[in-house]
Amino acid sequence: MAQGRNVDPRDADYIVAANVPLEAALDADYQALGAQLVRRGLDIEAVTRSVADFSVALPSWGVGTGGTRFARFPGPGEPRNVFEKLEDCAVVHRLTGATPTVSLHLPWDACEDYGALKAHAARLGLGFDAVNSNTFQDQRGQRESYQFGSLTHTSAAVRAQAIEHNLECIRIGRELGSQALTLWIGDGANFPGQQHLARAFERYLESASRIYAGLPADWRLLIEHKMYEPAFYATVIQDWGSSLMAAQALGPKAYCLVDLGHHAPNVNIEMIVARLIHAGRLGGFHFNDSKYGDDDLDAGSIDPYRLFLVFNELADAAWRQVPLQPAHMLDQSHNVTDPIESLMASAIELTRACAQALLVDRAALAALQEANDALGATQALKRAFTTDVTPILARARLRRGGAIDPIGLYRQSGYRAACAAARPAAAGGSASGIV
Ligand code: RM4
Ligand code: MN
Ligand code: MN
Repeated sequence: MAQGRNVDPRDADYIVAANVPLEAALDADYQALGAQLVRRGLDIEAVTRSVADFSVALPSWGVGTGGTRFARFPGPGEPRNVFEKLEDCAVVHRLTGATPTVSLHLPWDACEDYGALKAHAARLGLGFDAVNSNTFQDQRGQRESYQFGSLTHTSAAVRAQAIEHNLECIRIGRELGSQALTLWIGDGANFPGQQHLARAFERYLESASRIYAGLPADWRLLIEHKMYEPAFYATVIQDWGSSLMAAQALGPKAYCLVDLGHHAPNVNIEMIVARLIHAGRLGGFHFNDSKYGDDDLDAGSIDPYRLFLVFNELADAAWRQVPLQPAHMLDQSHNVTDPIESLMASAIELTRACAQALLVDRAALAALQEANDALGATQALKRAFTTDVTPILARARLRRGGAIDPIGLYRQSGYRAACAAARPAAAGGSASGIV
């Protein structure tokens, strides 16, 4: 990694100064792309405006180094508490202009004074997106164990404890200004016969309805499905079908959340997105990328075309004027990169997919589909996907006070080295290895 100069990369003057030498080339590239788009009947300014409006929430657990089941290799200067996590999130937001909110995970991010946390976030220019509950792990001093499940456990006492934790998350989220609770549980079975499949789902509905009853009027419950892990035979909320059934049973404030890594390899995720849009239950995303399982790699790093196709469904819904406001959140685990760099790169890849999807000629595509022109239709998508929209992304960042070259500027600043000096590792490490 390049050695830096020890300045605060969040400093507006520093960002402006770093942008100056890059501006002429950006102007030229932006104009050339604009001319190219005019020939396709597209207005580059309109695309840039939409990209500048795009935002994605950062996962508080993503700013520390993650880990695998085998090991965690802590990086230098990792944040040791939620206040420091927000400091790092602010770097990502200042340089990309695309990540104004943070999604907390409780109790990993528990603290003494949530008023102070909210003020700290506001000072850094950050707000809070959905809060995530955690009933997949036991915490120190906890009365009941989640080893055999939480909201779906056979024991009423365990279920009550898990429900109460979720209600507590709502209380904390309320204080912070969040408006959604993300519910992901690891409940399930490792062996055929271990669990009564039907009854476990019924217990889920019963427990979730108590959480739902505690939602403030302007809140949403985001139900996150995941095919497997930690349960290796059957997970209670394993797919979008179970998630949708639960959302429909619970009520209009319950929605489905799609974590891109939570499906079998090769599953057509964009079609799941289309179905959930149709059902009016698409609540949000956990963006990441994967090759084999819930790999939690950087968004767009493995299969950018799939990411584009997901955004294509969103852009299509917007074009059809379907009312839709899905929460955009990253959910990644960084093991071999600087987490701040990975988060910046991922946020940028999302803006890329967003911009590419806006370049699809929807009227032309509809006509090609009507005419059953398979090749023409798929080429209409490819034309948008293969357009290099980099100048649009940089221009949108500039408009939000961000950097033309966020990663280069960050490396130059020496922020990581400064953190390494200011944040000696806490005993036992700070970030969880589980994502
Ligand atoms: C799960 C899921 C949840 C995340 C946990 C840590 O696989 O993706 O969203 O909160 O990991
Ligand atoms: Mn997730
Ligand atoms: Mn996951």
